[in-house]
Amino acid sequence: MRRWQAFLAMAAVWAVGGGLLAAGAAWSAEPANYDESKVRAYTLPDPLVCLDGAKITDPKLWWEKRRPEILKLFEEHMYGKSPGRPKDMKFEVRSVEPKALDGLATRKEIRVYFSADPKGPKMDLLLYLPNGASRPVPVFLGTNFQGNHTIHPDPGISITESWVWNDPATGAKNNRASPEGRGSMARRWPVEKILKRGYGLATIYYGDLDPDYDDGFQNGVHPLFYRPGQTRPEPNQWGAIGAWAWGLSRALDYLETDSDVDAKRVAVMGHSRLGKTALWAGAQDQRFALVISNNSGCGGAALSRRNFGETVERINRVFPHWFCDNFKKYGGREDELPIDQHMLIALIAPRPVYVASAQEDLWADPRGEFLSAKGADPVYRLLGTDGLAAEEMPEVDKPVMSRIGYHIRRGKHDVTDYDWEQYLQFADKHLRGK
Ligand code: GTR
Repeated sequence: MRRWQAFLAMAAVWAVGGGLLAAGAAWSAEPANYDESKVRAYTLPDPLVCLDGAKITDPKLWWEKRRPEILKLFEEHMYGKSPGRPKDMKFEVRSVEPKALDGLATRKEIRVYFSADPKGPKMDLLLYLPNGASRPVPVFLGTNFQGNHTIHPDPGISITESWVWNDPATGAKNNRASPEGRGSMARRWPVEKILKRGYGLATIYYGDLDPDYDDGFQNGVHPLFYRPGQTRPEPNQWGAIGAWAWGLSRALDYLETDSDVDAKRVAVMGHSRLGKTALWAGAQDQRFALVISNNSGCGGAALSRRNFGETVERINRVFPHWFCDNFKKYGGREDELPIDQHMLIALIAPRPVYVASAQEDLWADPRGEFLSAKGADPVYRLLGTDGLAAEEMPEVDKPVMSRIGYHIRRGKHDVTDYDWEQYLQFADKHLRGK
């Protein structure tokens, strides 16, 4: 690692570990615009007008013409195209504990091998199922930042063997996890609360798919899909976010085979860079019944055209591995993008989607997140559901629970119990009846 990369890696650890990144606090060295009056004028592309000018006036045209077009634009210009399900993928249920968490849950650990080679890339899925609820159960599925063992102190969770961030908070050294890290991120995962509400919880560690640093895509799942002679993804092929989102779809592939899980009621959830990931997973894979973006910001729910907080130029410079190379053209030229993030949310329509912001998380541009959710509204309405039932940004701590849900809560960039309480209510409303 070069020195600046080491600095950025450290900063990223603060961001993911301590939740310290608020209003660019960890980035004070770099100026960003936090002044609403300095947001430049912009015009969003209309999700209901095709590139050839055709207007989408009925659902059929949306499904047949505009939706595939928008999906392709996101692949080509932003996240890159991902491969499908690998033909030799295998699931190995490695453990089942029917009396986990003092009998509250059944815990399963499943290893997903992406190729016939057991030494090849693989990921570990952790699944808790509520013992009190009748099965099959709906499930929340999310990626985690530091290993499955960090989401709960449960000593039965295997410690990740993958590359991890060095972080005193998780006891990880030399990029290896340690038992000290057990439960170190538990405050972001109210496992018991979720289970008691009748939902299962499934999680994967994002580093199993692709370690979160720029190595030219030599580690992680990318090389598995190189054609002979290829050494890195093409400018329109998947980056790291693409790989993490792909992992969520592979987790869902497994969940579809597990008769304890109602795979038609899986909510995909993620925070920050993993909120961007959840949105992209939900946009591509229509099997996800509900999608939750927690403080996903730039490259997630926030509109790219507003120069507020993190920008396209900055995100591509600091995290060159997150998006496809084509996206790098758009730093400072967001107006030339044929898409903006309201269209990412529109790809999820008419499935319920929840966008959550935090008041002090100006770096992620809460207003830009709201406006993007609102910008998807016409597509939801065209498809016959309500959209976002708010004309203006709601007050702090006043969630809106329409088909597009939104809240801005007090506090910093983080996932809190308050956030989860809203997600559970939103899921009760939109998944329970199904
Ligand atoms: C920041 C990055 C954000 C957000 C965040 C995180 O450094 O600028 O886009 O993704 O990291 O994932 O914690």
